Amino acid sequence: HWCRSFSHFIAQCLIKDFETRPSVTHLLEHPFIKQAHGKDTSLGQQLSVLIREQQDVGNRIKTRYILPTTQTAGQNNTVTSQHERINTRKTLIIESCPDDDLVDLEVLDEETIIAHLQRRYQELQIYTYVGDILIALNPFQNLNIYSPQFSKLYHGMKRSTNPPHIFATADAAYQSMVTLSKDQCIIISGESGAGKTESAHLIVQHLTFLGKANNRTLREKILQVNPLVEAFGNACTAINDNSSRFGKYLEMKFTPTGAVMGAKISEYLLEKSRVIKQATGEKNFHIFYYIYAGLYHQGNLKKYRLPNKTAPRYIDCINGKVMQDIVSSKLYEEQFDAIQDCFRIIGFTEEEVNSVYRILSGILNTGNIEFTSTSSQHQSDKSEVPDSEALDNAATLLSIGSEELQEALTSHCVVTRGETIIRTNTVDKATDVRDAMSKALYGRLFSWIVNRINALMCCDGRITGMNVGILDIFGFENFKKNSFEQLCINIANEQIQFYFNQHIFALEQIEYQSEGVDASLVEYEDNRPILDMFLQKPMGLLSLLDEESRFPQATDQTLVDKFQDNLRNKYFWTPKRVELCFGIQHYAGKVLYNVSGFLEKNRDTLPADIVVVLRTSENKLLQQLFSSPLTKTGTRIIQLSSHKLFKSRLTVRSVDTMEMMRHPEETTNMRRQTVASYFRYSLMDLLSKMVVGTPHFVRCIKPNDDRQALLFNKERVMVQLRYTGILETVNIRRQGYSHRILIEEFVNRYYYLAFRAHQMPQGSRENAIIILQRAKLDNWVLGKTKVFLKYYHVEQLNLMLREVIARVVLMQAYTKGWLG
Ligand code: AD9
Ligand code: MG
Repeated sequence: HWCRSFSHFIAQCLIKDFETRPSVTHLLEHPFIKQAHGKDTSLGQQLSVLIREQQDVGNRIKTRYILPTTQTAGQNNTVTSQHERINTRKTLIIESCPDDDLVDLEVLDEETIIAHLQRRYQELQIYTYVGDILIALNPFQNLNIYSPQFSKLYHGMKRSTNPPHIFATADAAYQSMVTLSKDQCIIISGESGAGKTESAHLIVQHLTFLGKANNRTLREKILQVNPLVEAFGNACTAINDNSSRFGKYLEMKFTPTGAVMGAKISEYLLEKSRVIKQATGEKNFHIFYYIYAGLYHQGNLKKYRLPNKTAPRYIDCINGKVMQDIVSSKLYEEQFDAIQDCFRIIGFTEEEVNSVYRILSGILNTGNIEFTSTSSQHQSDKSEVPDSEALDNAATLLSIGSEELQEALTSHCVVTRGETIIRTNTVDKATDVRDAMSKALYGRLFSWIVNRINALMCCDGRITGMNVGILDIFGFENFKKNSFEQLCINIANEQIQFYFNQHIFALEQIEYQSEGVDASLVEYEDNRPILDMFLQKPMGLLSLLDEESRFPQATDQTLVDKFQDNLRNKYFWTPKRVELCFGIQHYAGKVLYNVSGFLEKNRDTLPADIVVVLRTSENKLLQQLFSSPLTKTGTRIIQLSSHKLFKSRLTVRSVDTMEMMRHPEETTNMRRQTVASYFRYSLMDLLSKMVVGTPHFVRCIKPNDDRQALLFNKERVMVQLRYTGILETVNIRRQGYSHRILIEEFVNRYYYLAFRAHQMPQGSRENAIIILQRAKLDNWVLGKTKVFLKYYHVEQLNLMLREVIARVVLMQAYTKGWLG
């Protein structure tokens, strides 16, 4: 009986494992399956169904999918020098093509590469390989290529079996993780609107499919993480309606056998300034519109003290039409429902969700607080709140005293020579304090949501698993007017480009030389000097900015002067005719930055008076957001009681948003953290996470700036190919060896392919050669200490290894008589 149950179990495993492989038909011939067939009719039926499905999937490879396009025949068929359009309904051919991998092209120059990409794009083949790197052209339309059927199609397959696909990249990362027991990371890059976030979603979708957890709820939870975080961290910009305004590194955790067991997000540098102001044509974070619409349609605006005639200023500072949109938009309302579902599925309590809504409504009301000047003979710079409605609403929603809030907004404490003096705030100052409070509230709420998700998704700490990390940051930006936010975003992109260069070019070439391998060197554009110009201490741009931010008298002009005096290189210039601006020659192009507001944005201070008031809140979540981890360091002890506000003011001097929330352990001294220094820290933190894993790169390309399907703007694509170094990448991938494994490790890993399981051969050169020859690979090179392999060798080896191991397991089961 035991034997039969076990046989049954093995059969189930085999079925699962082979679910997606054409070779499953061979299984039918297997004596064990034949036997299982005989004994268990339901098993036989299941197997037949699976095989039939399998054949369907196989047939689909050859099927042509007719996809609807946005254009109809005969329209827009003019061909201009810049834009070339395709005018008819297109068919998508799911077949492998000779130019699936640019490395295989006979002629290799920019023109040829562009021509191939264009032809492929017009046939809706948006993905193309450059060796193991995936190029993804944004289709700007929904394609029928992401269903579970496609996940099955790409599961465990050799790259060359199917056309290039984002699932294949996700699959390769997953298979490497399971086979080599090593963490992996997928780095998605490209400019704003190129398709990074969409790609990240698709990768999570495929990984969730692969990591079939028995626990269905966990799978559902993981799929809700991105939509929830993006509702709070994405917004509509001039370039992209769903632009990421923060960097995201999502780690999916797996058991050693590859079952998904949890997820963790790290967020980087949310663009908080968007909460209080948006450029023309842009919007605030999505969540504000979603909850406004949701609460409106539920009839709950009153409960959250939100006006129902005109939308609050923070979400409607430009045209006054937002209320109309909110009332009429079905989409916002649906998104609100979706977000409610995300909260519920991930496991937030009703109380927590309610607190989140109260804080968001509190922020919107805070933005509506107006100040007027009340000059008197003695106090010429005093401000007050003439209409207390918004103030009272904000205070109620944040569960703090209205009077205390007003006091903290319109005055501040100064401690000089042991004496505490209360100074009044001018209207401008009070307005700044109000906005600083809103930014801090939102920034901390966002971090709390991310942390809470991590807590709810955290996995069994007893299992030492592995993970696949997915990096999706804000893409390179160049607007008409660029500010501090764009500078940070673009520096982060410089860093990612540098990381790419290091992996693809620099490390590879250094290793050839030290190992005595003869491979011709490929020249590439090294962006290290630009990065150094930004990050070097003490004379890099960020350090100079920090230094200037410490001078209270510093102005925009002194900042530009400082940059000009100290940054003397070809990547920096100050234009003659435009004031208070500087230009940077980034790897991805020239960008002109306007320095106004740089200093304030970098200081990002939140007056202690505001922190003190917010800590008095009766809302538990809010208390948590503003409870100071600094007390642990012992440098500042804050004793607070709600009715002793004044007293507590004496003990808190200056509290910085970043300092408190993000990495308090860094701030053991009293020196204030700036956004620039926190930014530098985040970049390092991100890199330290990335370098642990084996990288896989996805390069997203935007085919046009009009977000139009099928429109391929050659010049725009050419520029992106140039600055991302695609041509050089093709070259190095063709000539080079992307995988270098220590000889001993190689033998240890692959000896199954040439030796018997119990033999345990020595990690010698000879044994490595035996394995390579048995595997029938050519073009490999043996260096002094390492085996140099092309990317397709590793794929082949891993595939063979998996098959051999599966055979060995089956054989063992046989010899032990488990299979009857
Ligand atoms: V930003 O740096 O966050 O501003 P991303 O993330 O690079 O940018 P995103 O993924 O948001 O761009 O893509 C922009 C839009 O392109 C999406 O909203 C989709 O409408 C469209 N897109 C991108 N990729 C695909 C795809 N594979 N299929 C269909 C896509 N549409
Ligand atoms: Mg994005």
